[in-house]
Amino acid sequence: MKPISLIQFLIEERRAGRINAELSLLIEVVARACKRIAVATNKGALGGVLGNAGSDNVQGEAQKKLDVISNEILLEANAWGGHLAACASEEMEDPQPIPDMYPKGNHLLMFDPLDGSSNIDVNISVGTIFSVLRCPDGITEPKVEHFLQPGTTQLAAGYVVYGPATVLVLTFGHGTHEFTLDREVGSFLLSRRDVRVPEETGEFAINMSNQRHWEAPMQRYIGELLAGTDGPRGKDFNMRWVASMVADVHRIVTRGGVFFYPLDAKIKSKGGKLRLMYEANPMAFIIEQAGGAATTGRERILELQPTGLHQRVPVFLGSKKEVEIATHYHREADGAQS
Ligand code: P6P
Repeated sequence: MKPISLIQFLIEERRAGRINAELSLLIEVVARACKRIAVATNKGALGGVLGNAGSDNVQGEAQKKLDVISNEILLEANAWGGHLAACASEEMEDPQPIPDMYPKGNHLLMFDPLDGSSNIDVNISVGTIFSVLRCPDGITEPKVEHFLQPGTTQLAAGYVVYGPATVLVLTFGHGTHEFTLDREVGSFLLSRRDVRVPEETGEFAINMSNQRHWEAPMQRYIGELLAGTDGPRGKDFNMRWVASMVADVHRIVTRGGVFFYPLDAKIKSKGGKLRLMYEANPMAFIIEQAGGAATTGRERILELQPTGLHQRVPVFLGSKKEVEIATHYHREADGAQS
């Protein structure tokens, strides 16, 4: 049977009363923008889009040309539809209001337009991550504080991974679903409904070069995985690290696994490496809806009360059993210290 399109899926969700027309339109617009980002990314060296833009983003990180292009594509696509009150992006210091010439809607959209962009110039998968919140009633000029809602309030979250295939993974809080882009037709087609992340895994993802900077419970946990059959876990583990969160998370969504970006002495002062509002929260929502878990090593990510638009947090996410073991070690170590 031919897989249904994203549009048909959204209509079915609307008929089931799980989403409203405005949210459905928002997701259609974001998906269409990501198709344009896929086209730009796929051009590679031929499109004059590789290399640095010659500017830094709000994080003080050198922007790639495709970071800027992807950000512009998402802003332009979402300006006129009437479904948004404002956008916020990793690439912009402050929220971007919807231009006065266009009607405003009841949603807030946050995104990392091109996550993993350090991998672009070496042709490794990158992706777009997005999160949708409700705009507080009566607010027509949203400010930062209106975005600072816990991850549990997200209405939708998703990512698009620009890899061998262009794949959209999406949740509205009723399961996690995967759509693959049919390039001939130009439509996202439902390739997996209700994805499940296995509770157990033999595969972990972490940047091992930071090991000497990790906290003791992280040293203990990873040390046990590396000890393999000779250690307390009694089995060997495999390791992967793409350095594109979207690619690492998509592997976990596809076959299980666990992803860590823990605190370490280098980044402790910043609170972590990954951004809460448009990386950790949407990925945590997607993973939990697929039966996985997502914590900071101490707390459930989705329950954090945000304190800043570009706030950073530690991220432990994926197969529930491994996230729980690693989180237990951190809480135990904290208890021992308190
Ligand atoms: P490191 C990409 O820059 C990113 O934000 C995530 O996509 C990725 O998981 C992480 O940083 C990679 O960090 O320190 O390994 O380069």
